[in-house]
Amino acid sequence: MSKKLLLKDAHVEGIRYFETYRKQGGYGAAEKALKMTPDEILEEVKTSGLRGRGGAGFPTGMKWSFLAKPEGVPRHLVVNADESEPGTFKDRYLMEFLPHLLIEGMLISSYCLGSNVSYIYIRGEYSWIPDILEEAIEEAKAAGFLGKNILGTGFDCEIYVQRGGGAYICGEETALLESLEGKRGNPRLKPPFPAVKGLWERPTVVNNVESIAAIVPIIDITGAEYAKIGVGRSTGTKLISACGNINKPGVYEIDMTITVEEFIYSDEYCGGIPNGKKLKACIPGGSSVPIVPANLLLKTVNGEPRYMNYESLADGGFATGTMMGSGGFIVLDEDQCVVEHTMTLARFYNHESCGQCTPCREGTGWMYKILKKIEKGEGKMEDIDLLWDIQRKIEGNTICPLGDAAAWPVAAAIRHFRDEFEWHIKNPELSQTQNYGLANY
Ligand code: L3W
Ligand code: SF4
Repeated sequence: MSKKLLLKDAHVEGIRYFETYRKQGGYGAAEKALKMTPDEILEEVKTSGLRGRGGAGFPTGMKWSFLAKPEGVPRHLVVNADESEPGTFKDRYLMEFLPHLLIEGMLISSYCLGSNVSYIYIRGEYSWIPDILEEAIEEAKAAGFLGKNILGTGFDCEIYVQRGGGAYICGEETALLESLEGKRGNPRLKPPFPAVKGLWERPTVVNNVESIAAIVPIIDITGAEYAKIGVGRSTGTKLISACGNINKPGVYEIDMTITVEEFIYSDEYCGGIPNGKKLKACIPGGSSVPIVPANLLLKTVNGEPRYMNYESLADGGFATGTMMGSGGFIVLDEDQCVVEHTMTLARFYNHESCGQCTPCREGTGWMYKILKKIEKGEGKMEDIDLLWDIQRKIEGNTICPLGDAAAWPVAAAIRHFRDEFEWHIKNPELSQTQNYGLANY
């Protein structure tokens, strides 16, 4: 059984409220941290090996150590709660059921980074959650854990919740900062990274909700103990939101030592695939990461079992591997049509492109149109090569990772499931009335 650090008290009735959270030991890590120096906290975070839980897996301690500290310029912590990646809903779970875990993590992180005003930028569609967060902030303030002179340390910290307007691109950290400043959420060119020039050009750390929540157990048990959980550079625990063709969709906390097979089939996690269907493929890290067929999902290119961690999922690079990403685990059974699935994603990225870069603005539209044509049985064989060519021209040629995120699913679908694309083209009548999966298994 995976060790639980973040969700250990998720089942406790009333854990959303300060009183219960406190009774369960909540804010103990904050009390401990406020007796430490910011540098000591930073060392713990570095030692823990924590990697950003939003998708990129960038080492949190390293990001924090990049934070510029010019004299007299305020610094900020901004929590990225704009969770909009299809298949990803773990941050929603944390904020909805354990808001004080996030607030406590923010207090410790703000103290370490020297942020007196910190923000939570939350996805607009999570319309009921800001009230939960604001209530938790008020409770923490009333108990002396936020506001002026926290626990008599002389440290002041206010937390504000800002709702987004419903654009996926505002989850990209620089677009988020633009939006938080009240502008249209267009990504900025990097460098400069937010750690140097972020919110209102001030040094800013932008971290995912789960990354900041993980600071609480790191301080609680120490960075060294946290680093012993998991394997290699995949330390600690990771939240996975599982969905698609599985018996038990939901949010699971894993310790990154379990295999993909165990995660899908064990009753502790997804509980297998309904109706005894076979596994066809999986997208393990949210819609932006490459789809992987069952044979490569259950073992690596070296024939080793594939594990639910950063390194194993990427084994073989993008050619055969995929990414841990944000942990949005989408399972496709044998009845699903990969072409239709890829078209749905292409429509999403086309809709969400901010339009600044030509390859992304135009390419995502072309990919969607071609995929739609193929899926309807109106495509030609050369359309597959055209699709391949377009995705190659997007990847690496755009301001922000949305371009790559639109290109990778298309590339992986063609690489691993070319026969499905060809089936639609060779069987125009069938493909108008039938789904590839249902027709071929
Ligand atoms: C200072 C340097 N800071 C890097 C910081 C950078 C950022 C972090 C990672 O995209 C991915 C994307 C999606 N000095 C630095 C530095 N940093 N070098 O490190 O940066 P980066 O550019 O590798 O990634 P990113 O822009 O954060 C995130 C993928 O995640 N993804 C997306 C999921 C979406 C959600 C959601 O809806 N919430 O999770 C899923 O896989 O495709 O590749 O902070 O500033 N020298
Ligand atoms: Fe906008 Fe797409 Fe360019 Fe990102 S890659 S800045 S979403 S046009």
